[in-house]
Amino acid sequence: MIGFEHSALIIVDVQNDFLPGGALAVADGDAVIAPVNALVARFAHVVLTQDWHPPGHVSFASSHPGRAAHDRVALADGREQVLWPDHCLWDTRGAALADGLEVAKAELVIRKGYRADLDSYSAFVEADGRTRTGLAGYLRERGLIRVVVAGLATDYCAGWTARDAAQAGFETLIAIEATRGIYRDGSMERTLLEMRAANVRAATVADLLA
Ligand code: VGL
Ligand code: ZN
Repeated sequence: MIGFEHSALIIVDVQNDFLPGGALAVADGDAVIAPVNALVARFAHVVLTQDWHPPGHVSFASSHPGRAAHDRVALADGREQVLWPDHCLWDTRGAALADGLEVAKAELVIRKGYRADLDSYSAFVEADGRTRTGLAGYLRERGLIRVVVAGLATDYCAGWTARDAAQAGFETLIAIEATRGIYRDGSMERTLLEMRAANVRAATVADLLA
């Protein structure tokens, strides 16, 4: 269905902390590993992301005395930040890529959320809405025009990455069975609407590999 030479597979945050038993477990998160591996086998260009937070990160509830995970707080610049359990502390087992993910051929790893005071769900633009990661430029310079997004979580990092890929001008698909969501406080409804508005298309793994 797609020309693999000009397409990139972006595998978002398939890390231990987002799998069952992890610090911010996504229900059934480990179910993405097999479909992701099936996609990796066929793609010529594979990019990975890792959520990668320093101690005391602004997204950790533990950094905000009196607050709990899933609370929303207003930051100094007026933006709203959802708080999470401490997760993906850089260089720990929780931040490591899932065992069984067959990603030796990945050509680029984008780490995000590594500034203590700035979160980043999207692999393209950080949570302030303007700090760019350089991924759009990387893809463009290599002549890649189409992006397939897989990984975790559909309603946060994977969905925001797909939305921003489309907004950056890439033809963007999200691989349905290769992603799972957090589903909290309307997050899935919101992100699905944003992806639709940005013209992200949904495709099955079978369709992508046909
Ligand atoms: C994510 C919440 C916090 C994700 C990362 O990968 O979707 N969600 N940090
Ligand atoms: Zn995070």
